[in-house]
Amino acid sequence: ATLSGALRKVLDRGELRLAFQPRLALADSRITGVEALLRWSSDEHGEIAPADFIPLAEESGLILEIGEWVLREACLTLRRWQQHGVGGLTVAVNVSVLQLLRGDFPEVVRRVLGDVGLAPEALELELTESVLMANAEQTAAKLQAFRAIGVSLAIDDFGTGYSSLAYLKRLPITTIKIDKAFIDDLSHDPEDAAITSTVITMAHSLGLNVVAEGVETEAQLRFLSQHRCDEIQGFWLAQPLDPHACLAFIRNWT
Ligand code: G
Ligand code: G
Ligand code: MN
Ligand code: NA
Repeated sequence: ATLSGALRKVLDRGELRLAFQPRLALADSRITGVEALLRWSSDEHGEIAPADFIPLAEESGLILEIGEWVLREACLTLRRWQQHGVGGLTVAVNVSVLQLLRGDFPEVVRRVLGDVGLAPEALELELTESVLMANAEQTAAKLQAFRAIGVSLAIDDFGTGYSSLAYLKRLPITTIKIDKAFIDDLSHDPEDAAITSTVITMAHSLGLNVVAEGVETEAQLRFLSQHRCDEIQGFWLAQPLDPHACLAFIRNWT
């Protein structure tokens, strides 16, 4: 079958799983939470990257079902860790524009949290700038609904989208995730360094939490610490891990 044909059967076949990548707070060196990242091992096509199948899932509308599976699985995993004595963490879940535009998405999230028994404060939804720009009016109301129940909201891949800074004022965002593209050359490129330190300062003036993504080196870490970035995520800390390995990693972290 074609890739989109195989994708249609992915939930029935149980071919999806989640990887979890930890996030570290620089001020006190504590793990604050994890990002859930979708993985597909297809019987027919092998391991397929999300960048290759999420657009297909969006075209076919399957992303609604897949997205709800991701949300539930991510929340269940965090709940299980809590039951194993690992608490105080948040789980970040990537959300597609189609999920957000769906009328009852806040209701879906509320239901999943209730089913799983996870506090809304333990969930962060990651939205891209294009998601936020897609339908500004409707989006603002949706995001308010999430904040009203205590769910956090992050802008993912910050600085790479076609967008306006005005949404930072208009929308009830809690966290900015600086895209890896700016972090990569932080140590060599004065322009990336200037952008990164400016975004951190701006985020703090707006009362937002800042996460640097794709941190791979000690030098990047040093720069981000010096410029008071709140949290980092990236291979320097850990790759995306399967749930058991991630729980072990968090337990061993001191
Ligand atoms: O883990 P990886 O680097 O392959 O992820 C690539 C991209 O796929 C991420 O940047 C993210 O935007 C997207 N992605 C990963 N998991 C999910 C998911 O559960 N839902 C959505 N909509 N996108 C995801
Ligand atoms: O949702 P988002 O677009 O931010 O997805 C994050 C992606 O970046 C994931 O696919 C993850 O595997 C990848 N990633 C996370 N940390 C690093 C890193 O330090 N280096 C590289 N090359 N990729 C990373
Ligand atoms: Mn993300
Ligand atoms: Na990102």
